[in-house]
Amino acid sequence: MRIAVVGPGALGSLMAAMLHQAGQEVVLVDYRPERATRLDREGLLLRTPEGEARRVRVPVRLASEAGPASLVVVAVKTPATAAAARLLPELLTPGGLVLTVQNGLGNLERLAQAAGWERLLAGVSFLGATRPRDGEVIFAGRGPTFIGPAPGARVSPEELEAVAELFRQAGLPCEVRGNIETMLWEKLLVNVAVNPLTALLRVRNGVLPQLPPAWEVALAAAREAQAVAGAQGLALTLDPESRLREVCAATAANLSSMLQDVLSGRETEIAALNGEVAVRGAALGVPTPVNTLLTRLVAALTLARAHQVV
Ligand code: KPL
Repeated sequence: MRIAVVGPGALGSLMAAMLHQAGQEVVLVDYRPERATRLDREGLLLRTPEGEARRVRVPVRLASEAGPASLVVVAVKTPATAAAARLLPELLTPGGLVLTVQNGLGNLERLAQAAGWERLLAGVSFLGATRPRDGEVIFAGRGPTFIGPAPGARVSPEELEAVAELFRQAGLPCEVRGNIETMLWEKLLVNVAVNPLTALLRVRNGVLPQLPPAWEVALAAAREAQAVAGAQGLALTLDPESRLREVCAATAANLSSMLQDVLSGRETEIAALNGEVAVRGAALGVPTPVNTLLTRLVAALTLARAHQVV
């Protein structure tokens, strides 16, 4: 199976490097020509959880040069989903599968606009990956990735299992789940709490539970998201506080993806996380004052960069 991984960020680079090492025919798709040429020439520097550093020579191409693939893994940050969706017609073989492993809500809808729902898979990944600079990726944690059919997809159980097996053979734990929408929301609950607060306060995930005023805000954001999920018919049975404590402990040393974005001056995923909770809450009549405020504060943080005195 020829695989294209779109997005040379932390998760995309990690997946492409691991699949390539496992002998899969994989191409990493970048949108910046000069970076694609450099990464293709130099390879990716992969730092493993065992502390080794390896150069992995994954082909890196622009979408126009990547050639069609029967599996396209979308791993771009959410502000780039619409742009990635526009690449799908030229990247995908007829009948090929599209798998998103992105955070947040709204990605499936955007990808479906370009490629339809029939061959769309959703993924939720708990892999720990950090990209300190372009072309270098730290494999920080072997958490599982769950995949499942998007609503309305026509994908056989054998096809789903074959995709999961590709990841497993590459050393990336992967399981097929029928309730992928629930899993997306359960991850969202964590992201709306941990990501904006660690980004605003510039702390590692493990510090958040030690800061009571911030912790209360994080819990309130997660509970609002749970109420919105409930109002749209998705009863999430997890206890937000215990789940957040677990994730902050398991990823204590991580810089959240939003903090990494803020530190690198990149646009954040706040709109697809807390912003989506606020928008969906408003449509359903569920108040979301904490998510609304966090959305505005993180958006303001990005704008304030140009004016900061220190
Ligand atoms: O998904 C994450 C992120 O940073 O986006 C968590 C789970 C919070 C780990 O850092």
